Amino acid sequence: MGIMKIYFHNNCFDGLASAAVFSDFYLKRIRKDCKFEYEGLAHRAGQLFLDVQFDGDENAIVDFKYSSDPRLTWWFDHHQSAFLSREDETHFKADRSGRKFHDPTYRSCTNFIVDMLRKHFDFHSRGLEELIKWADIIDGAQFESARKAVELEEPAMKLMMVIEGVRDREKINSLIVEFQKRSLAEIMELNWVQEVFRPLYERHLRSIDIIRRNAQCSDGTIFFDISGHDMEGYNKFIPYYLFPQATYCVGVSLSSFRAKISVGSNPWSPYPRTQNLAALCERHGGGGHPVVGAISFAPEELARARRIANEIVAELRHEQ
Ligand SMILES: [Mn+2]
Repeated sequence: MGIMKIYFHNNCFDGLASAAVFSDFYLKRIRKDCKFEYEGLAHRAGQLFLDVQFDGDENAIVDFKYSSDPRLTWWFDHHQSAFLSREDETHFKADRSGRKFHDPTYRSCTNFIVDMLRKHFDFHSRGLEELIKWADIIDGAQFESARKAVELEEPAMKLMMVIEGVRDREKINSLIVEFQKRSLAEIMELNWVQEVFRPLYERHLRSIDIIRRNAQCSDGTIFFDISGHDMEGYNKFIPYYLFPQATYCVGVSLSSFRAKISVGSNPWSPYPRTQNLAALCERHGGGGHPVVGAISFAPEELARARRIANEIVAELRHEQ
């Protein structure tokens, strides 16, 4: 029995949903008798190539950066900053396998995969419509309001929090399998999901309070520094829930493995975004999408992260 190893963007609804729709396709269309293995990937500071094993008989990456490793046989990504080097981009452009795809105009990698499978393999992802719809809403930040995004009434929104907050690898990977079998409401009712959800929800309520106490908003840009709190993985719409008039938000946070500047734009802002935040973050060694980007640093570089965050805030406020 062959092993299909799927690498996906870890702790990301779209990353897990991408792995689920690709698995469904692979099982139904390519190989019925294969065993799936999953491994989540996270962005790290100063990364020059993807340091992964590619130890499956086939290896796929979904919703994450390209690798020129010849053992990578499938790739789908919709991030603007999809290549770690110019060499990787050249390698991708020369690829003629018909199994590697990149399009940064898609809101979600899940929807991108579904469209590519339909177009190039005449494969229709049946039964996964709810998952695909929500991956597009969540990754594209297409919520009706900041309130909808922060108060988490829908099962998909609760699951988003579970996915972003769970650190147990087996649990993360099992959600990719559940996505192929159950509705989102049914998944939310699973005992282990409820057990993971409850403390995360308590923490979510506390994080709203911490951000409220550490944020200031002026000239259309919110700035907050929560590096003094254990806050990796907070809901990124909280600042706009607190300051609905803001256009941009810059946050500094710290976890065991990185200091991070998050740069975002308010999807419901009355004042339109004019900056490309992927380009802005790329100038400082980060990346992302036009509407949201991030820059990672080693944890001991927190002072530098703060300095650069202040520069970005000044630049964004100056523009208003
Ligand atoms: Mn994505």
